[in-house]
Amino acid sequence: MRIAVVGATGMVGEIMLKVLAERDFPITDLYLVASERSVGKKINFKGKDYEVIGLQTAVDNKPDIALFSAGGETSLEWAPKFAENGTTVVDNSSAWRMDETKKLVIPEINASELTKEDKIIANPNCSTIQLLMALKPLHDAFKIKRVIVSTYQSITGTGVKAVEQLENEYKDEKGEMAYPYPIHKNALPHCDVFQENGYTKEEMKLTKETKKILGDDSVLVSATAIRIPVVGGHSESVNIEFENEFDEADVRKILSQFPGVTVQDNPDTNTYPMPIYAEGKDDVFVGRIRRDYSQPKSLNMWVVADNLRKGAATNTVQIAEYLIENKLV
Ligand code: A2P
Ligand code: 11C
Repeated sequence: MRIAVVGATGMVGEIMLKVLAERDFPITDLYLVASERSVGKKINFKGKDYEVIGLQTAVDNKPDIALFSAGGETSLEWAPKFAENGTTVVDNSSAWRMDETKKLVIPEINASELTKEDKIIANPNCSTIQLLMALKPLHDAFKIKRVIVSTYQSITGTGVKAVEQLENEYKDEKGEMAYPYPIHKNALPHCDVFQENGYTKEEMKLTKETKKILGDDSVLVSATAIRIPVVGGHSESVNIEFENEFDEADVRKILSQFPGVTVQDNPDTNTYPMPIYAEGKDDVFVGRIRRDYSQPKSLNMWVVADNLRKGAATNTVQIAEYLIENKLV
């Protein structure tokens, strides 16, 4: 396969290359793409140096698949140019997710919707992916009525500037601010931009993308997204109200049988998911599974995943693998 990685110098791009190498993705030609300021830079992949190229050069090379993680604006402008030239784009930005003509895919959940005609495929938001990996098997078993989710999100979701801000604050040094306030020793109830309805864009992504991926508009989601000074992954406190009665033991069994989910749940041994252990792993970890006694048919759980892996790079690469395995490219 002839593969382009657009945004190869970025935080997610770097993990994409790592994941492609780890999974021995079938690559014959690799095009590493970034902005004009990075053209000519060298990036090593599996022991070989590749020179970073610009977007137009990459389009002209007609790769089979382009994995995009270079921001929404780059995707809006360039994904169609790749697609018109015969390349299938798997896009990690928010640009195409809610476009009715584009599929929003988590392979374990809805990759079977993909066809050869899908030339731009959207990768969901990181906090949505880990939430849905835990919700989907439970929705199939007990039908979800309503979800209340509060997130505790890693600064890596914001990008390099945020990691630099935290590092500067550790050292008590001044530098560029990625957030409107210090993040060290702090928690910001503010991920992405505020919308007119009082919610942030991140909170609305959790609401809207969930309905689209489950293909069920009846599932209600109320979200609060918080940024905390953590790097390894996003955590989520999730409260679910089901349509049907459930058994806690069945919930554990159903979750542990779902591909890509690992249950870590034993209060006797202080076993529960945490970002320091999720970091660098592809699975979504679920723990603190317990009935919500405040109302019928309700459950609480804690969901953690590496936002740069399953939340971004790994999911994108898995979509590309599905396309190849099913001869859709
Ligand atoms: P560059 O390094 O040349 O700026 P991050 O989200 O970690 O900041 O990474 C963003 C990625 O998207 C980087 O690889 C960045 O390249 C790339 N990128 C940003 N803007 C553009 C653009 N206008 N054209 C192509 N690539 C871009
Ligand atoms: C965050 N979810 O952690 C974001 C990062 O829509 O793809 C990814 C933004 C997106 O802030």
